[in-house]
Amino acid sequence: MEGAIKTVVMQYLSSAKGKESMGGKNFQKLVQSQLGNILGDTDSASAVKEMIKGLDDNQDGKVSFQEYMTLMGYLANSLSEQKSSGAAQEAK
Ligand SMILES: [Ca+2]
Repeated sequence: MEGAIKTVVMQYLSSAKGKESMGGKNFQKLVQSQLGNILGDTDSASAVKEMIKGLDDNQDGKVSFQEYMTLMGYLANSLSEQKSSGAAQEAK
């Protein structure tokens, strides 16, 4: 589990290139490369824009680490719901 948390943090930091928030393009690259299986529509710029809108608490058009954590929490939550309902296929 420590490794998983490290991965989540390191992926954000490298995608944000040392900045506090990442813009739409970097966010799309991140979700495309890292969450393409779990999230549909990561190839669609407009779908990713909508995703950012949903996460963007302070409405600066960028995804801060805190806002990215909202996405991680959401994904973890929906994964656990799928698992507990028995509908999920084994993650690869
Ligand atoms: Ca923001």
